[in-house]
Amino acid sequence: MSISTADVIIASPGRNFVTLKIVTSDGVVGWGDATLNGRELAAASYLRDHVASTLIGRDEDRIEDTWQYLYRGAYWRRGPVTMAAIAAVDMALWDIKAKKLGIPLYQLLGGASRDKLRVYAHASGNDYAALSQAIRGYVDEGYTAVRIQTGVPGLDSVYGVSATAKPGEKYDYEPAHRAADGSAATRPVEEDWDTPAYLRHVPSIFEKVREEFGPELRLLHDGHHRMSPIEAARLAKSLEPYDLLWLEDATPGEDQEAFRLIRQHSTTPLATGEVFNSVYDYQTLITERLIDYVRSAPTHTGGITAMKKLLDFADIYGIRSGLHGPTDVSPIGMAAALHIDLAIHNFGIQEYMPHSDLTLETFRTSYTFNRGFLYPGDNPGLGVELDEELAGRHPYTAAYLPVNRLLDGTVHDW
Ligand code: KDG
Ligand code: MG
Repeated sequence: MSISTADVIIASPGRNFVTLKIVTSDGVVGWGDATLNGRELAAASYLRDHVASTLIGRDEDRIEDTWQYLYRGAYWRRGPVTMAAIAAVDMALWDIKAKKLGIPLYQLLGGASRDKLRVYAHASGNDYAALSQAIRGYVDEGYTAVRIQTGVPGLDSVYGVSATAKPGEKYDYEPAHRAADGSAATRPVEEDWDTPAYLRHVPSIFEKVREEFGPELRLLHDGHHRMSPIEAARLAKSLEPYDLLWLEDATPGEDQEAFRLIRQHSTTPLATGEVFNSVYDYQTLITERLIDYVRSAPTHTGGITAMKKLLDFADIYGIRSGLHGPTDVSPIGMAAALHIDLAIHNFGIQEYMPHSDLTLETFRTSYTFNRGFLYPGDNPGLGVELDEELAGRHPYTAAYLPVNRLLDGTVHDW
């Protein structure tokens, strides 16, 4: 048997997603996710214009060989666009292989190493009252781990903190921004930032959360790459009394050596990797045990084949998974993460931002959530099917992540 067609579907059911559909000569359909938030069309073009035709006629069972063909054969290695495109092909081929065998994907990865997957939710609030209400809502739903993001006095809006949702409502990371006249956005919104104000404020919020919610709730925090190494070290140290499960992306992701400095000063566990796209981005971090959790998504890291190898590598050094699961990874990419989570030994925790109702009508999932845990389900393959007709009714709309500036106007990391 061989691959007959490879088509790219770009749609915006709730937000933009790039989906690859591979069909084999005997009619088996495999789905892959290549969504790259704010750069969707680049990943779609890479697949459509440079990859799709090379897949036709290939043996769909040769997953490793196809991965190496696309990675080594392109000459230009790594990078988010390339790796998202490879990820989509890889997921679709694993989906096909598991469907042909009639088994859920995790069985092909070694079978289940646990019964269910602990997830963490996103709680945020501009002030403590709103944040506390959001946390209480998640605790009541059975969550045992919550990421805490807070507004900062003096700043109008902070990325990761819901500005529009009412207290307690769920937050969706940067859905499509529209201009005031209703037309699609052509440039990102700009937000302001003040690191000293942030560093002064965040520990006081964690103190209140611990006081109100007690010692058992697992707490996490995302620094969104905004600190210098010494600032990150200071925050990690000042958060030690509040026993975080992790401090995420404290410093810009491309500087692996910065983590040495944070580590020298603090025992707060560290997580990073959502902007990484290759095992090589982790080489120093893993071999020197500078982090505790790997944060990548299969969608941005070359798919299931590469993610499994990366996590096996991390396991040797006692480092666990905390895979990226925002709403800008499609339900197909999310399912890929869940099957890996279930199979690997070194699972830590899974991020979970539920997709919108429209997204979930368009991508029919078989994974389920119950009282703080996700279950990948036992449907053959990844267990997600795209309703192409419904997807076709929601065309792509330009949408970007915000740009961050210091109060004096300097462009800043985030
Ligand atoms: O596309 C960017 C978002 O997925 C990212 O900002 C979300 O930081 C994030 C997280 O931890 O989920
Ligand atoms: Mg993050």
